[in-house]
Amino acid sequence: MMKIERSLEELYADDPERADTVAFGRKTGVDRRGFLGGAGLAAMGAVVGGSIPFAANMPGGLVPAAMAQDKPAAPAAPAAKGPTYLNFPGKSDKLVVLGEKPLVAETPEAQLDDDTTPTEKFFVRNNGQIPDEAKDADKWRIKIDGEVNKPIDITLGELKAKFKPVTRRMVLECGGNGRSFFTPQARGNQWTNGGAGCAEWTGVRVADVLKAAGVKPSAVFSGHYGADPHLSGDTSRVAISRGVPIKKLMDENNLIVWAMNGQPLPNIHGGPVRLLIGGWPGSVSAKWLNRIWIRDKVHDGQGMGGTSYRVAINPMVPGGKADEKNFRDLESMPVRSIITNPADGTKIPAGTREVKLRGASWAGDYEVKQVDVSLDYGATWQRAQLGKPKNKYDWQRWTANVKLPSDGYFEIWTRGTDSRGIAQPHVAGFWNPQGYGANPMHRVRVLVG
Ligand SMILES: Nc1nc2c(c(=O)[nH]1)N[C@H]1C(S)=C(S)[C@@H](COP(=O)(O)O)O[C@H]1N2
Ligand SMILES: [Mo]
Repeated sequence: MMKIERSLEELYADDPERADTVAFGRKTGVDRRGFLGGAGLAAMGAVVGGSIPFAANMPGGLVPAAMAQDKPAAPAAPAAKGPTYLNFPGKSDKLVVLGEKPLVAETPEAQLDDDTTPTEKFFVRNNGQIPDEAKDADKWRIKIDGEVNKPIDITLGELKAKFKPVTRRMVLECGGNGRSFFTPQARGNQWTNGGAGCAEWTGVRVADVLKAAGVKPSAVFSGHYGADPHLSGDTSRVAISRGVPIKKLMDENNLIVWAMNGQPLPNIHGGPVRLLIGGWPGSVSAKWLNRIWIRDKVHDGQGMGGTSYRVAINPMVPGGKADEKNFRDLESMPVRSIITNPADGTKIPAGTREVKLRGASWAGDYEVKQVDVSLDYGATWQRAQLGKPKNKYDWQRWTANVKLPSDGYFEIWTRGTDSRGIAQPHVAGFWNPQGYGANPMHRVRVLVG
């Protein structure tokens, strides 16, 4: 039995369509109902550890959550090794390391169960080295220059005194969040859904500071710079420098932040001071901020252009060759909903007939209009109770009570829909070489009994 379990599991990871044929005796896309109950399905039941009440609804070619690779380890690590947990001062050891150099770690969905993400649980994404902690935060200098009437060169201490502080709860999400759901694998850190968090950020409005500098009509784009050294140590190279169109930059929700969840911004999150640009890829929210360069053309810093933080305009063949003319910057992040409780792989006592679900949903520049959950592989959906955002760019918490028809193996799926009516797809679509915009429905497996 063990051999069949392993090979079926491996087959699902490598070649879901063929695994389907083995498990159900039929090819993907063909009605499988007549073939249920065969030896293949029994083998699948053995893998998931129970009967599968809604097996008839399992979509063809879709890797069952129980068989999908667990949290992906760093690309170089063997798949069997399991996750490496973060060991870093002030950070939770439940974060999963996706890369050591530069240090990148994600927050498993079940660790995002707090209304406001505690700092210790907040994901970490670096492109370069982590700079030494600033000795005197208030002496940190920030420059605003380029297409402005009065360039500004100000210390953090002066910035705090001169402009009105504001606190807002906002999602910060890596542009590559969800990347691991692409097939074939896209280049970069293999995020599941954990390259996101929602914290209370305190700072001054970017717009207030820019108004003081007087943005010229010639201004087109911003270029953001931080103090982190390039990974190579080469001082002539920049770890990352991205920017946004002036209209987005001037959004009154964007902040120059020095506090996170009421405490001084930790060095690992860009302290003493960082940018927080709502709704767009995290890469525009520069950490260790020391310069905002206002430009008269689209910024061409490190991480701009090519296929970096860019998606295909016309859909391309997955794994195919990229034509750089066919790419545009990823702007608003796509809608996403996650189940934060129960955790994936939870065992529930036999006879339990109701589960209380909790989750979070957010949609970049948009509000989330609706969250639905399904117990039967998407055949039927139930509307969740969706909370309101505290302010723009906040996430929305949701709850739902689902009834279990029997004991057995279930997958709980969640699907968010944004205010435009755009919902999460079943699988990651619109493949692109560096893997942006993957937002398939989140699936959690539970075993009742
Ligand atoms: N200076 C600097 N700013 C940066 C980065 C970086 O490597 N250097 N990474 C960016 C990326 S890609 C993301 S997703 C967020 C991550 O912020 P966090 O580490 O506080 O979660 O910071 C952004 N700002
Ligand atoms: Mo990112």
